[in-house]
Amino acid sequence: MEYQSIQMSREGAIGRIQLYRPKVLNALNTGLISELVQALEAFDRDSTIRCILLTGGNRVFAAGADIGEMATATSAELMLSNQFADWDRLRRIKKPIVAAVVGYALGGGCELAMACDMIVAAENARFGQPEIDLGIIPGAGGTQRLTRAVGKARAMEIVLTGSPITAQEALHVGLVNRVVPVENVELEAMKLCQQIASKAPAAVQLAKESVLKSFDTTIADGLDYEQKLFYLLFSTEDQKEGMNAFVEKRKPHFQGK
Ligand code: DAK
Repeated sequence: MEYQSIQMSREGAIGRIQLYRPKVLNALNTGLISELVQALEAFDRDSTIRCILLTGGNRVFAAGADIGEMATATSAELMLSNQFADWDRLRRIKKPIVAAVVGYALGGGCELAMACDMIVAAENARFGQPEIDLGIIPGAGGTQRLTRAVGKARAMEIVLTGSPITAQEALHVGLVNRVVPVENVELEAMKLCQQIASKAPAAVQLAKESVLKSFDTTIADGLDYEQKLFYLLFSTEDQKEGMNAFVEKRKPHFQGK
């Protein structure tokens, strides 16, 4: 499929997607989000892909939703066009997504990075929710995922002041996994993807599902859920392979069965 606003490629078992609207700092218009979701779903369906890397390239991740596109919208138009439907599809992706963030990840850009499962940030990365400066509030997870990631006090400050935080602060508050020099971001994100891709795919997907479940359930229900997924994995050949390989003192060869 031909995409206008993203680039899609693969490296072995890793699916790579690059946001590509360089003239507007990868501003996320509806076309880009729609293409992104289609590409993610295509990788999710592809059994040869085991992990997905999402990048904005080596200058900027994304400076937010496309303000030009939203500027004249009315409440009714926004509501009836249901643009959040595509954003909702993002959280149904079952394979892990690692975001490689260089430069700005603002507004919807920060929300997109937070919708991924892990973030590798460049030293120059800036994460923020500047919607307050536009007279609105975050609408795609900026008050919810951010608060869960960094806690109430920091989230309040970021959302109410609109001031971005640095990559180091983001690391300190637990928003990102690691901070590396700009030129190494994609390499480090790729390494993380490759490590994940070497694991048993069913275990990886259920591990992601179980961790995410913890955000919207009680601890008791979450523990029950985790146990069910745990039992389920004993029906896979990869569980037998993983444990046999340990007993036989060799490396496991997972086949996704
Ligand atoms: N939208 C549209 N164009 C943008 C943009 C944006 N968010 N950010 C930058 N651009 C464009 C600029 O207009 C400029 O275009 P030209 O003037 O060259 O034509 C070009 O990108 C380069 O930007 P600058 O000249 O401003 O570059 P600087 O390096 O000087 O500044 C900056 C970089 C990131 C600090 C600055 O561009 C900036 O403040 N950008 C806006 C950041 C922002 O406010 N982001 C939050 C947007 S609100 C929703 C889902 C999600 C959301 C809403 C709805 N639905 C599903 C309904 C999310 C909302 C948001 O993200």
